[in-house]
Order: sequence, then structure tokens, then C-alpha cells
Amino acid sequence: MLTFYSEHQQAHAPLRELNNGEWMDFAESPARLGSILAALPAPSPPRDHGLEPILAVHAGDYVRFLRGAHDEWLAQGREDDAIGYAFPVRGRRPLKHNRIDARLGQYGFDAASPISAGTWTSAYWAAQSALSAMGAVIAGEARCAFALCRPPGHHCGRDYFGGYCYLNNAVIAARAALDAGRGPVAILDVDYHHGNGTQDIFYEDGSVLFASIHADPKSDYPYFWGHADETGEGEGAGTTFNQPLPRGTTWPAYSAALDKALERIARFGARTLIVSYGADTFESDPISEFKLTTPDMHRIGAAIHSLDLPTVTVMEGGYRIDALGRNVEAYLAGLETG
Ligand code: SP5
Ligand code: ZN
Repeated sequence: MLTFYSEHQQAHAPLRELNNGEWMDFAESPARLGSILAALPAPSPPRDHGLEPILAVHAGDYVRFLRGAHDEWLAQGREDDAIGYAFPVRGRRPLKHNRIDARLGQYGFDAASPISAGTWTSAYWAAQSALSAMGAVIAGEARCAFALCRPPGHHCGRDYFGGYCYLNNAVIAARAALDAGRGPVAILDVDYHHGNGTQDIFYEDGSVLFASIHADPKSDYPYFWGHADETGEGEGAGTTFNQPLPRGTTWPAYSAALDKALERIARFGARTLIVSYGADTFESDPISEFKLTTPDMHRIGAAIHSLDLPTVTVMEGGYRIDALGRNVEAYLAGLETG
């Protein structure tokens, strides 16, 4: 599988996150990359597409904030990672804030996504990896390509970060496909968590189908999005398809949901597919509660293969580091050969 990855994606290295009322080691650690790289053939470095395709998706003020947030944090005499603790209730006036804590709250939606010195660099290059994978598929160099993105992207929206995500790699790749005339685009999100940022960005856009299979937000993060009755609005009415599943889900129920999602994608008439792949559906993932196995990862890939579409996979979550490489390898093998 043609894979894109930059060593700059290691630079993002927060120390801790707030989880269930306690500080824990940051789950989305750079070591995830080592596990995946050890299981795959050598990746290609991404081409630098610059800021323009990022600004086609994300708000300029948000991108400026992200680039400067860690410096602002240090300038206010703080140490280590920038992390917010006060978040505006939805609908507050868009005041111009100066205090870094207010700005972290304004642009973030959780206390589990710190900004470290290397965050912008890694997020920028993860987006370039996604753009390069899409570029290769558009150019016909391969039918499928893999963007080994880190940090992941599916939780962040046009102007907000959260859920370990700072730039939405899947959406940036989708926008590039649309701009190249390769729409309609379907985004299939199989991370354990609902891809709320991706959903938000395309919620009123009928040119992109967003289909997601995830833990029920009644029990699991991100709580406020991902319910089955969120189906899109306006021009996007009917082009969001959420299938929340209970904790403990194993292959039979997962497979049935996946078949439904694939059927919707085929019916939608997608000409390009983007898969937001998370390995956090794995049975021993430390922060998740589905019970899929490594052979199930191969089955997910093989089921998607049957759509026979030009496909870019972007890496999202997956935190059981010693099994991560094997899970990604199994998924990609299924995707490539069926
Ligand atoms: C990309 C991605 O997978 N982001 C996930 C972000 C999840 N962040 C908070 C999860 C809180 C989980 N707490 C449950 C701990 C069970 N021991
Ligand atoms: Zn996840």
C-alpha cells in the first residue's frame, strides 16, 4: 500500500491528558507511529502543498491560533503543554479574547487535547500526508493509498480542536478530491469514536456522504454528536448516516452495520472514498470498549475493498500500541486484496 508519512509528525508530544478526573499519560503518543511503521513497508514523505488546502477547510483565525498557541502559553509564563479548562457555553458572543486560557476554551472543546511545542508542525504534516495520498489516487498512481496521519483529525471542526485532533485530515483530503472534480465523495468513519468534526463540516453539504460506525454517544465520547437522528440539514439533508453501537460490540453486529454503511455509499454514487480508520475498536484498546480482533480488522478492509472505489485511508485513533501495527497492517491487507 502506498503510504505517506513525515517524521515531523513525531513532534507533537503532549505529556498528559485529563481523563475521568485524573491526569493520565497522553494516549495519542508518538510511539503509535513506531508501532505502525514497523509493520508496514517504508513510507513516502509527503509533498508540501502549503497552507492553502488547509485554509480551504479551516478558519483563518483558528489556524493562526493553533500556530501561535504554544508560544502564547509560554509568553504568559506557563510551562509544558497548553491546555484549556474553561469552555464557553455554546452560543456565547464571538468576543476577541487575549488571555490564552480564554483562547484555548474558545477554540477547544475538551481538556484531553493539549497543545505542545510541536503540535502545529505535526498537524501540518499530517494534513500534507493526507493531501499526498489523495494526490496519488487522483493521479492514478494507485487505487488505494494510506495517509499515516498523526495527530488524527476527525474530531476537529472548521474552527475548533478536540479529541486529540487539530486539523481534519479526512476533510482536507475530501476537499481536494472535490476541487479536482472527483466528487461525490463518501467518508466512512470506522474509528471507535464518532467523527464529530467531519460531520459538522459537511452537515449541510450534499456533495459528501458521511457514514460513521461508533460507540453510542450516550455512553461514550464525544457525547454531544453521533446520535442516529443526526442525518444532515439543508442541502445535506440525508447525507449524514450515524450508526451508534453499544459497548461490547463484536464482529457480527459490527459487520451488519458496516454492510449498511457500504450499501449507502454505493447508493449515494460516491466516486471517491475516504476512510477514517481507527484501530481503537480493538478488543484491548485502553480507552475504548468494542471487542473487534485483528482478523476483524482484515474483514473491515476486505468489506471496503468490495466497493471497488478509489480510496484514501487516513489514520485516526488506536491506542493499544503493541497491537497497533498489526491491526493497521491487517486492515490495509484486507483493503488491498479483499
Ligand atoms: C482520534 C480519537 O480516537 N480520539 C479519541 C479522543 C478520546 N478522548 C477522551 C476519551 C475518554 C475515555 N475515557 C474512558 C477511559 C476508560 N478507561
Ligand atoms: Zn477514536
